[in-house]
Amino acid sequence: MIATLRSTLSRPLAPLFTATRRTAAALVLSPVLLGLPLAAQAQVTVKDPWVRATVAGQKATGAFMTLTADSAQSLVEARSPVAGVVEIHEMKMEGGVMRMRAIPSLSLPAGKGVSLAPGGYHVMLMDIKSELKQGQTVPITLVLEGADRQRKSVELQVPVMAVNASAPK
Ligand SMILES: [Cu+2]
Repeated sequence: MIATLRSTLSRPLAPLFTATRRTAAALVLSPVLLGLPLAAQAQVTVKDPWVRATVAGQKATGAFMTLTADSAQSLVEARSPVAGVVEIHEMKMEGGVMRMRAIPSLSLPAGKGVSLAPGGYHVMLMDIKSELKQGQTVPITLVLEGADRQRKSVELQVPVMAVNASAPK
């Protein structure tokens, strides 16, 4: 009699746990149809962007690239979180000296590549907060304005190249 009672009490309770086992259902999300460009929206192609590395204490450097717009536009503004001030610059001979200066905008004629390169147009990053080293990536936002005055932003992730780099190849 004693043996039978013990057997009854020791019945395993395990089935309670197996009942909660469940195969994790894979949640399949449809691609979200946001951010797709509208038909016929002006496009700008950015080729070979790079930022020249800085050395410790250096507060300014340039960003370079080739911009090609499919319809006439202007580069009217540039921004970057790594720099306190960002300007669009040109280089010009003034009294026999090559100088750079800020320009309010840079025209991008339809279908014609405009080169921003050392010695010419560039995006000037000033009041740089910390040293920019080769291998880093710098976010830069370009603001473009079309003939219709509509503005749009282009977000870039720009690689930092060596201090002595002249162009990416
Ligand atoms: Cu400059």
